[in-house]
Order: sequence, then structure tokens, then C-alpha cells
Amino acid sequence: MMIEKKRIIFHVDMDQFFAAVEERVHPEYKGKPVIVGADPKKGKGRGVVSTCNYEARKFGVRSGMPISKAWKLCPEAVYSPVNYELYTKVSEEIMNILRKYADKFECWGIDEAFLDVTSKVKDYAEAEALARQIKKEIYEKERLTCSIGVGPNKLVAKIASDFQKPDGLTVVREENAEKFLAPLPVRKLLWVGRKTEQKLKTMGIKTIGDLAHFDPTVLSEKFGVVGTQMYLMARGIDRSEVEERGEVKSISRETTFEEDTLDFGLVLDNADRLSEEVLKDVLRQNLYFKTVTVKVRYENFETHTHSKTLPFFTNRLQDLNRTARELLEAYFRPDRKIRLIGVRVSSFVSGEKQKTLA
Ligand code: TTP
Ligand code: MG
Repeated sequence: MMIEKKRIIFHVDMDQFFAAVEERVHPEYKGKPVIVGADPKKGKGRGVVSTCNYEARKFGVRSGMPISKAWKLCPEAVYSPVNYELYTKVSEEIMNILRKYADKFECWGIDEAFLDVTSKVKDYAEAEALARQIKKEIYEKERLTCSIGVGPNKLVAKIASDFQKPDGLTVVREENAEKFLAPLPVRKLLWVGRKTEQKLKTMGIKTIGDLAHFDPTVLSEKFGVVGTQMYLMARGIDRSEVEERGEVKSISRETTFEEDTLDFGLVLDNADRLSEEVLKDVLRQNLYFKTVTVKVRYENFETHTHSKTLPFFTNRLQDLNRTARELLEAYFRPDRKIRLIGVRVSSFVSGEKQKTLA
């Protein structure tokens, strides 16, 4: 029988994301209510609130609310226009920090991501320590806080990240998942929209616990496949995988030496060859990259990766060669034979986009 390894999944969600980025740019906003969205035009403006900081939430302001209503609730707030370009850039930086902690990584919207960290930690205690480390790195590098949920699957992790906000960390072990979910409103489950919520209410189901104790056959009669899905989710069960989606995220090549080696000239020659191959792929796909990562495996299989993000996008071989060599040289030890090296580039923009930026 094959025993499946228990997964450990993180969901990371930035706190008051657009507003937090605005506060970082404008320190004078600190402590004030900040509302990011359409121009309020002294209450006559159209359009909605994209997000607001926690000070503004105290006044009842929420994402998606008409900006005119926000003005009524909190005219004294700082109103900021939406600067997507900036938030996208910050988002990319955050995703690059997060990605390196994960076996599998899934970016889920501008300020959220799932990380499968199963092979990185041995138990939930280590998972909690890793989550703290991630929060620390994001804060140190970006001066932004996030909330992290840790759980046995994506569903539980996502609900957990929302449980304590801002700057939260909620760990839900598999054996506690059902108990953790039970008191929460059914609306917290991903599939349950307003209509389903109403329908469930007429059946006497308000909390996730009510749903978990309901007869699953009745649920599938009333809601079809979604009914069965909802029931499983209410029991804390979700088998969906964390998966990379969308366009190419990285291009890499690696090589294992015929014999483990201390000949660093040979290692560097091979690095140049790998860089050349990687670059061919980059050019073929008309991409420009910004991040270079090298991987080194010593003879005892101890494996390290290290990245450097350049201050510009490039598609030049000499940039890649130089950066890869520099990163690799830091791993050369007179007493440690090298077994394998790898070169990877990531953080792409397409050639089309690069032209408009230049
Ligand atoms: P959220 O993570 O939902 O919100 P948030 O990060 O602002 O606050 P929280 O601390 O509760 O996580 O959304 C992320 C960003 O997406 C948010 O900063 C702005 C944008 N957004 C909209 O533009 N419109 C919306 O209706 C919502 C919900 C978010
Ligand atoms: Mg958020």
C-alpha cells in the first residue's frame, strides 16, 4: 500500500494591500484612515472603494462600496487613486520572496499565494517557524505585513489566513480542521455565494458545522456536485493541488558532473554553458529576465539555491554569465566537492512590454 505523505499548505495574504503600499510611499498617511479607489469628488464621485486600511474600516468603509458612501462614512480620510502599476511591481517582489520557500507555488491574485511546503518541514511546529520566517523576510524587505494560514490543504489554509488579521498567523492541524471550521459561517467556504447561503439558511444551515452534520445525500440532491463538494469542504477535506498556473515563470538547466569535482574552473565553464542554453530559451520566447538563481549540490547531496535580482530587466548573456558565476563562487570550498549545478532565470517581462518600458 502506498502511504501518502500528509501535506502542509500555507496561504499568504497581504494586509490591506493597496492601502499598505500607499502608506509606505506616503509615511505622512500613518495613523490616518486611508481609502484607495475612485475619486470621491466631495461625495459626488462615482466608482468604488478598492480597499482601505484598518483605521478606515473602523468607520465601516469596505472594499467594493460606492466611493460616495465611503465619503459619507469618513470624509476626513485620505483618498488615494489606484496605482496598479506600483502594486503589481510590489506584488511581483513579494511573490519572488514567497516562491523560494515552496515545493509548489500558486500565485492567487495580486496579494495572495498558496505554498506547498510539505518537503520543507517535518511537522506543524516547524511549519509555524517557517511561516514566522516568511513574515519576517517580507517585513524586512518590503516593510509590509501579511497574514498566514497553515493547514493540511488549500481550503483550511485559506480560511486560516483570514482568521486573524492583520499580521496574523493561524496554524490548523489536520486533526483540528473540522473543529476549527465548525463555528464559522458557511459563506467562508469558497463555493458558497450569497444565493447558496440563503438557500442553506432556509434548510437551517448557518455554520460550516451545521453543514458538516447534514445528510450529504440531501445536499447532493439539492445542489448536485456542488452539494457534495460543500459537504467535503465542511468536513475540512480538500484534495486540490497547489499548482503553478499561467505563463512561463522560470527557465532553467542543470548538470551533474561525471565525477564530483573540486575543479572550480570546470564548474564555471559548465555554468557558462548552462547560461548559454538558458539564454537561448529566453530569446526564443522573446523574454527579458531580472532574477538569476543558481543551485549547487555537494557530494553529500546537500543542496543550496541562491538568487540575485538585478536592478533591470535584461536578455544579455554577459549579465547572466556574470551573475551566475558570482552566485556560484560563494559556494566554492576547498574541501567540498560539487556534484551538480543549475542556472535559472525568472521574473520575466515579454519583449513587447520591455519596448514600451524602455
Ligand atoms: P484583499 O486581500 O481582499 O484585501 P486587502 O489586502 O486590502 O485587505 P485584507 O487585510 O483584509 O487582506 O484584496 C487585495 C487587494 O485587491 C486590495 O488591497 C485591493 C484589491 N481589491 C479590489 O480592488 N477590489 C475589491 O473588491 C477587493 C476585495 C480587493
Ligand atoms: Mg489582502
